[in-house]
Amino acid sequence: MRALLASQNANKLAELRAMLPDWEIEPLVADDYPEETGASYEENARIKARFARTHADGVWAIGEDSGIEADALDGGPGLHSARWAAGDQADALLAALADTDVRGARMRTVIVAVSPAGDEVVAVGVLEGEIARERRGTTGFGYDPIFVPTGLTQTVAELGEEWKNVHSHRARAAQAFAAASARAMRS
Ligand code: ITT
Repeated sequence: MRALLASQNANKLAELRAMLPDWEIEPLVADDYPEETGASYEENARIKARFARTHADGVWAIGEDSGIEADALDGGPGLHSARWAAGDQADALLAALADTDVRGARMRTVIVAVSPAGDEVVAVGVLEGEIARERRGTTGFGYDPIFVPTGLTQTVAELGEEWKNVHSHRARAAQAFAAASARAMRS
């Protein structure tokens, strides 16, 4: 199966390629990406998927939107995870939570994909956890050095790529997408 991914984030592309080995995924290279004006991850992922569809010829068009939701920030930065911090994202979240013991958080990915026939598939993945007190680990990107999944003591950046490719929010969304797209192609 072939797909065009509307993402300007090279880390997402690399992870989705590893998580979906049966798929040949190419990035959509364009300088007129639409603004992410949706009121939800799903709406933003759909904006990206529909943009990819305008460039996808006979292949699936995929949009993906992700974020981290901290309980102490009433679910923020959430939808705004990509752009709320002026500098390093993980450091900004650590600073925002410096004075609170409320560490609960989750990472969420929503994939919206449109088949060559125009059928839409939506897949969601959530990883529950806590925000660490300091950065640890060197793998991954974004918030990985400060996110500790529930039941574990290491951050995602310490757990490593192999762990992330099976257990992360994006891995869970990718697994749900693989199942849902297979159903769509059978029907
Ligand atoms: P697109 O072009 O696909 O929109 P983006 O980086 O802007 O790329 P999002 O809008 O989905 O992506 O923003 C999510 C932000 O959350 C992003 O900037 C990342 O740094 C962070 N993020 C996303 N996935 C992550 C992951 O698996 N681990 C840690 N941080 C992540």
